[in-house]
Amino acid sequence: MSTIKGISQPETKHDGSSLRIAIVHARWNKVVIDALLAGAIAKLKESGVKESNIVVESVPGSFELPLACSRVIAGSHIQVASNQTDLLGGLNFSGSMSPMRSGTPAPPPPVNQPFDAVIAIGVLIKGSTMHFEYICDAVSHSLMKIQVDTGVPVIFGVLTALTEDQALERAGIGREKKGHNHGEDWGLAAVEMGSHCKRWA
Ligand code: DLZ
Repeated sequence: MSTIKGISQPETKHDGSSLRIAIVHARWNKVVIDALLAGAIAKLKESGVKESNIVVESVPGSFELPLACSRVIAGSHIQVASNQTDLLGGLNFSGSMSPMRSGTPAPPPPVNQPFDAVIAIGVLIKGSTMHFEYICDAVSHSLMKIQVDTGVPVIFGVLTALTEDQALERAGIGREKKGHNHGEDWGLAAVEMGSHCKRWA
């Protein structure tokens, strides 16, 4: 049976070529995070966002996402332990507030340039305690508050999965059923909301 659920395409395709987008991701449940991150970046680039205007930061877990997003929006620097080499598609993710790089050394990062949108990516998988409920609740409310308070769109890229299989399917890497990569939707949502907010300024 077909389903009525899901997002519909916008009437116009949004052009991301003038946008600067930050992605802040947690490192818990890394296999799923990596797939979501790759999906989000692919759609940002497909929408015209320049590689040099995509900044990727990581934090330990989803609970850390709100503070990190808040600081990234404020233009503060977050120290990342070491440079991360991304294994997906040969992309290199750099450390503190640097644009994404692909192979060649990037020029010094632009400092304090505003972001048009931030994508917060985390994967919460329910365990046997109440941890999941507390973190889901705190993170979702805090991310909403940050976007409303700052006026900068914060895309809710946090999976709140009851099982590992649910998380894998929502990253398009399911075991039985491949599923759909929600990271792609978050990339498109960031471009759409970034464009809208420029118009609504
Ligand atoms: C502690 C914890 C647990 C149990 N589960 C997850 C999870 O499924 N996904 C996630 O992103 N983070 C988890 N964490 C870590 C917390 O988010 C946080 O990093 C720590 O409690 C330290 O503040």
